[in-house]
Amino acid sequence: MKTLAVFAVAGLVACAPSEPRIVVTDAVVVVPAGDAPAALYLTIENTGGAADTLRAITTERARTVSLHTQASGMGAMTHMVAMPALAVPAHGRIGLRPGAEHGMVEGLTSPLLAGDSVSFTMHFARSGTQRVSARAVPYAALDSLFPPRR
Ligand SMILES: [Cu+2]
Repeated sequence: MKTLAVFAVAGLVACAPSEPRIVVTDAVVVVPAGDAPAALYLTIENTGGAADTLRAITTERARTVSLHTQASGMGAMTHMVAMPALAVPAHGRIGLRPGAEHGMVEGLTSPLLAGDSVSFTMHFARSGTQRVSARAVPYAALDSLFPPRR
């Protein structure tokens, strides 16, 4: 959280003439159990020379998508905290990943099935909107998609 805040401030004071250039890839949405929210994971790459900020994610497939981060609490316990926005530094890469930042998809209009393709719109402060298609994957696929770091 501290690094994110630093990046956000750097973005405001930077006076470089260059622009952010955002590419969103590798989007997956995890098929939830029952009516539980679905997690959205993806990679945001900024190949431009200026920072940008992800302000919101929307989809026609669900009522809301919130940005969450995982905060550590007592001992090994973690809990999720809503974030109003996510800073994407110049020449930076942000991964929405299990155990870290992620999108929380709530109020699905119809149940997700593995293999479904779900369209999300990413709203950036400077780059405008970007559409990304997320593949619905079963929870069991996460370990191979996001191998634990050692
Ligand atoms: Cu969450």
